[in-house]
Amino acid sequence: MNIILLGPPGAGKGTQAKRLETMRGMRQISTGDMLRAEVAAETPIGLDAKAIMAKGQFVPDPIMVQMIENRISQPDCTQGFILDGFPRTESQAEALDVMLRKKDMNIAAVILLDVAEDQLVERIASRRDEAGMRRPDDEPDVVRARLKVYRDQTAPILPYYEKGGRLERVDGMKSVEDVGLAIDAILQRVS
Ligand code: B4P
Repeated sequence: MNIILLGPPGAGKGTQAKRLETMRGMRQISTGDMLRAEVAAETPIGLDAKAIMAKGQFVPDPIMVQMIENRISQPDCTQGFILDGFPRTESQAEALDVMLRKKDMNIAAVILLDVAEDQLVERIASRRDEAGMRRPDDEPDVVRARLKVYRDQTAPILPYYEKGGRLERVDGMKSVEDVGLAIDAILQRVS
């Protein structure tokens, strides 16, 4: 089973995708993690992405679409995948549908994690990696820019999935465990 996790920055997409990977063996495909790996390896994509991400903006659609097309074609994705951070624009959502049709794949559910903006800001302010470091794009002024980009470019794709009857809303303000249980219930219903 393949699913999409949608939601603003800090909504808990990565947290829940990791839980699903551990509990169900589905593969987490985090475009944020993939881009951070490109940045760390100083690849041509990473060198371009670094400045874009530091401003809280989106990496161009063609790069992201190609990255996802390559990733979902890997053998480990046949056991099911979770798109975490993709699609983020209308153009990405449309390209994803075309790509999935071509590959005879489908998406069982599009799950939106709903979290109030003040809660997002609070969560991101306290987020640190394993080494205790804050991500450059988690600085407060960049977080404000990312929330605006979400409102302007990602929120408009919600009606696209709502119209197709594929959008499932989950209250992302609950505990990590309760959000996970709500997602489990959806997956049980659609499987
Ligand atoms: P991402 O890496 O996807 O960043 P994110 O949206 O901030 O994180 P997420 O929602 O996964 O939150 P998390 O679980 O960590 O993107 C980074 C950047 O990459 C983008 O800004 C963009 O520049 C670029 N990019 C990525 N994809 C792209 C695309 N498709 N197109 C163009 N550009 C792209 O949770 C946040 C915090 O909350 C954690 O500290 C966690 O512990 C806590 N938390 C989680 N759930 C909780 C809960 N239920 N209760 C309390 N706390 C909780």
